[in-house]
Amino acid sequence: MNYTRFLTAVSVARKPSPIRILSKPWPTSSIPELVSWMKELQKRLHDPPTAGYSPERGQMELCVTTGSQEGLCKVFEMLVNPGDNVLLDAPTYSGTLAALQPLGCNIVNVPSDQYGMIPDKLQDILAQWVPTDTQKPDSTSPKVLYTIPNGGNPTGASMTLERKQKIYELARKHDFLIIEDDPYYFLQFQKPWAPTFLSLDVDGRVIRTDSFSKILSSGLRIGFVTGPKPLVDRVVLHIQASTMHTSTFTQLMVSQLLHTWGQDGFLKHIDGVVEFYRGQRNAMLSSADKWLKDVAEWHAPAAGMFLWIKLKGIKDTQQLIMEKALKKEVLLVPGGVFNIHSSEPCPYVRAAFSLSTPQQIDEAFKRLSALIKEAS
Ligand code: 09M
Repeated sequence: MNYTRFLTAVSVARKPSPIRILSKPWPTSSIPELVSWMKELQKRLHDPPTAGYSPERGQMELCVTTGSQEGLCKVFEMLVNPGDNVLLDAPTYSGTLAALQPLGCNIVNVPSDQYGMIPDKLQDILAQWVPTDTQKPDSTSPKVLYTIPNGGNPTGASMTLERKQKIYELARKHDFLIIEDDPYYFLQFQKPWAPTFLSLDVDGRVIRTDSFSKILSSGLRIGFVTGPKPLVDRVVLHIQASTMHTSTFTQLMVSQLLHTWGQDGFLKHIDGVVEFYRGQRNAMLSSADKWLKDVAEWHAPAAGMFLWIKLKGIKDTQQLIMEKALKKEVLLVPGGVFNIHSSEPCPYVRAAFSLSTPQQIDEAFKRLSALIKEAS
């Protein structure tokens, strides 16, 4: 892979800190024992084909980030120039839009359903950049595709393996990178966990972001970027110019915990977390069935912490949620904030089944049901 072709002008201009070069390997950016533990975990979970590659060919590399949000932000800074076309399936995580939109790129929305991005639709969209016999390759063709493959935020959608395979083939054909933002990977309700884009990555074109926010603590601010070494090394350069590195104290704490647990202990902990979220999801689904059947529609999420609810007879949920529901102490997010154009009307709301008790969820949906009936 020619990684240089993907880099922004900003990224090319980022140079290693002279002080860091002098003091190599201390201080390095991520603490080595945490990196090696996480690399072993990634190998066990994803068996990435790139693990055995040479560095230049895109050998699997990993760095610690201050939450996956920092990882994403740096990856975008590295790859997205003003005017670039970026592929993603909206509605999507508002933090992604916050990081991406100010870069001045053109977001190309790929249609999706409850199984994630639809490969045939992606193929149709990409057709506009396929050069004819007489044309040179089109320099405006997208270089980057971003997706949340499990328990999507806000939709709760999880992508099937078949779709991942088709999208990966399209990435090869059209030579773009895939950013796999997967903070809900560990919150899948069924086993075996779905194979990831990283596990399909024979070329070294996948950059994966993982997070400990949903499985250890969001306040710790620990995430990971895993991908081809030439790109992950560059993410480290971007970090060196801002936060320098994630707090060593936090890294050490997490590293000690992981080493004490071992891989099996860590996965056992995850089993407990999944049990909790499965219970929460089931409670929310049964309350939705009880109160919202006639006034709303939804799909049961296979992972994550979100239920994406379409309210019947309501064109836009903004006012209903921000004014009336809040007054009734029902905290939901109006769907519009997850759209590329947030001012467009949106009949959806995002309900999180992370913090509230089943009793609170039940009471909230009872109140929501009354509000919908009043408004429609
Ligand atoms: N809401 C997230 N999402 C969120 C949210 C959040 C406070 C966070 C996707 O913690 P990190 O940096 O590892 O996670 C960032 C991140 C990246 N990618 C798809 C995410 O959903 C976290 C924090 C209050 C509300 C929040 O609503 O959705």
